[in-house]
Amino acid sequence: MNWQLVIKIAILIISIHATLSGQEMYPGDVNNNGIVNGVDFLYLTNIYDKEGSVRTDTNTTYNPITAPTWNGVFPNGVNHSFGDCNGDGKISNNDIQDGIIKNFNLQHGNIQNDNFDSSGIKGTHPTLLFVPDAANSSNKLNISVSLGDSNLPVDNFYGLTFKISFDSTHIPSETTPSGKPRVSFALANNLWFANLPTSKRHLVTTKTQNDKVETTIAVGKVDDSEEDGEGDIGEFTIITVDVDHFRTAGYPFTISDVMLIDKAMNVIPVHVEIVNN
Ligand SMILES: [Ca+2]
Ligand SMILES: [Ca+2]
Repeated sequence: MNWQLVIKIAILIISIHATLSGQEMYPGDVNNNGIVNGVDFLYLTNIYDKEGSVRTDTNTTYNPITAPTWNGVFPNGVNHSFGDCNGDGKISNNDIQDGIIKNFNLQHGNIQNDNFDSSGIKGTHPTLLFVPDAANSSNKLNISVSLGDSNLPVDNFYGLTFKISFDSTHIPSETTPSGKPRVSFALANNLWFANLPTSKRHLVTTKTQNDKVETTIAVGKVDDSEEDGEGDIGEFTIITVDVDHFRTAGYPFTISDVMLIDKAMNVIPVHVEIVNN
């Protein structure tokens, strides 16, 4: 028997099988780093409206599924078909809802860290600014969010994500006893980077992790142009158990998992600032 020929045929069969069977994906983990979070939204919106082969298995439960191979890969080498969370052959809002929001925070395998970057220097990098509204009464207060300012606008904006976390002393649950969300977020009207409703998408999702209520915001453009500018992103409405204590405690919330990207998915460092009124 010609063993060299046998080995060559075996290698050929294995490689054909690998090509036909595609890669293993978990619906929602668009960048395939082992966790579903706001970064997956940034990857998804980067190829919004793109079309490719439909998936045989269109289940969106967080289990391994064989993904077809689409024409195109993200900068980290992951195939664009990983953005098609529901497997219908198109990148759309349904993938944000049924993939990322549904499976948010779920994990698999060894997690590779996302390149969050809030190491920006004030005066050099754009500021992500949080301003709590001290004038509010009852147990409600607002926290406005803006990015960049007239001294230092943002260059080449394409998408942004960040997480705001509260401790259980002030925000003990995701909803009030009457069922209202304790943390909600409204996008600013006439967003400086995307005036048309069709030119942007956003995600707001609240989860309790390690006794903390955490809300992740992600917002991004879905057209092909970056935008330079600065201004409001939106506003949180917070229902705390004791607004006076919330104030005197110095507005106790933390900002983490910050990522600002351009269209090529380069990460732009951000300086985070919280104003204590
Ligand atoms: Ca991910
Ligand atoms: Ca889809």
